[in-house]
Amino acid sequence: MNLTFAPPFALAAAAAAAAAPRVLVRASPRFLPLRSVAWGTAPTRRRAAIAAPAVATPSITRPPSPSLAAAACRGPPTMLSAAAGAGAKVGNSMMDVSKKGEFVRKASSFRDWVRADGSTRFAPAAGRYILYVSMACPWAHRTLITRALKGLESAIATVVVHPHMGEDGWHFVDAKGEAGDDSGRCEPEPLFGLKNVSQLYRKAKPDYDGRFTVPVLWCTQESTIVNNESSEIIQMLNSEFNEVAAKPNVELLPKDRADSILELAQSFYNNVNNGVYRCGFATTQEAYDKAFGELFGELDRLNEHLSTRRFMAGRELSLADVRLFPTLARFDAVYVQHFKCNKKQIKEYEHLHGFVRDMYQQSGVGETVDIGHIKRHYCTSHPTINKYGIIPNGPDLTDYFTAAVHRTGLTG
Ligand SMILES: N[C@@H](CCC(=O)N[C@@H](CS)C(=O)NCC(=O)O)C(=O)O
Repeated sequence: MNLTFAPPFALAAAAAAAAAPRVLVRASPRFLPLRSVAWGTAPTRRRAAIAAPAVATPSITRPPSPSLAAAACRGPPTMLSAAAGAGAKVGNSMMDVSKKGEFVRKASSFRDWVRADGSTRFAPAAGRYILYVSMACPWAHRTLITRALKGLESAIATVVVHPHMGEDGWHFVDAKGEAGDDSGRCEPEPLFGLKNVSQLYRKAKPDYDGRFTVPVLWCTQESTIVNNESSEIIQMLNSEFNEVAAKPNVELLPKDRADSILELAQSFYNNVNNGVYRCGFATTQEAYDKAFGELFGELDRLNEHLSTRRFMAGRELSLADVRLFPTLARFDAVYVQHFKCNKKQIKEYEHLHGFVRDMYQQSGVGETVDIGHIKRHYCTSHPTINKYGIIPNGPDLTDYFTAAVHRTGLTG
C-alpha cells in the first residue's frame, strides 16, 4: 500500500478573495497558476492564487489587551538573538534542555486571535490567512485536520515546508522543487519568496528571538503572524471561520463542554504529545526514564478510556481527538525507534489503534497524514539522535491506517 497521499491537499485560495490583489505563485512545471481551485496528482498539481498582503485597514479595532506575543518576546535574550540574518543558523527546540537533561518546550510567542465578532483586528475572511505547515509536525498536523474537518481548504491556503529541518530551521523549496519531497506537496514561499521560516518570523517581528516553529497562521492583510500555537489556531478554525467554511455545522468544541474538552486534551499533553519529545530529546538516562514511564502510563490510561468511548469526549469527535491523533499516528512509524518509545507499539493497544484508524478514516483526515514526510523529517533532522540521517525502511504500515474499524457502537 502506498502511504503517501498526493491529492486534495494543499492550496486553494478562495474565490471570495477575488477582489483582493493577488500574486500567483511562480509558474513551474509542478505548480501552474490557476484561476479556480483544482486538484491534481503531485506532478501536475496546480495552485490557486493567494491574496497578496494588503495595507492594513486603519479602521480595524485593536484587541483590548496587548498581545501576549509582546510579553513572551520580552524574555531574556537567548543564543538566537545573535542569529538575526537571513539564513543564519537558528538552532531548534532540541536545544531546550534543562540542567537535568529534560526537554523543556518553550511557550509559543504569537497569541493573537481571529475573531468573527470583530473584537480583534483579525477578522475571518476567505483568502486572508495562510497556514505555514510541515506535514511531519504533529502540532501543524492538528491545524490541517481541523481545516479538513471544517471544510476550510478553499478559504485558508497552506504552504508546506520541506521535511528536512536543518541548521537554518524549516525551509521552503524553490520553484524547481527539491529531493525529499516524495509526495510533491512542498511549495515555494508564495508571498515574499522566502527561503526559511525564520525569515517569515522576522517579517512579523524583526527582533524575534524565540523558536521558529510551525504551524504559523499568517495574516496577508496585516503582513504578520496572528498565532503560532496549534492548540489556539485549531480553536479559531473551529469557531471563527464558519462564514467561509464548507462545513460550518461541524462543531469540535461545543460551548457547553468546551472547558472539559480542553481539560481532557491538556491532560495528555505533557505525557503524550510532549511526552514523546521528552523521551527523544532527553539527554540523561534519568530524564528519559521519567518521560518514558509517564508516556506509557498515560497510553495505558488512554487505551482504557477509549475502550468504552468512540472518541475522547464520547460519541462526538472533538478537538481533544484532533490533539491526540497526530501523536499516535506517528508513534509506530517514528517515535518507537527514533525517540526510543519502545515499550509497546500503538498497534499493540487495541483501542488506541482502533481510534487511530477511526480518525484516519474520517473524511479528509487520511490526506493529512504523510508518512514519507514524517519519517524523513524526524530521521534526518536530529543528527545527535541519528548521526547519518539513515531513514529506516520499516515498519510495514500496510493496512495500518486503513483496516476496518468497528467503533461506532461505543456509546460511552
Ligand atoms: N507549541 C507549539 C509547538 C510547535 C513546534 O514545536 N513545532 C515544531 C515542529 S514539530 C517546530 O517547528 N520546531 C522548530 C524548532 O524546533 O525550532 C504548537 O503547538 O504549535
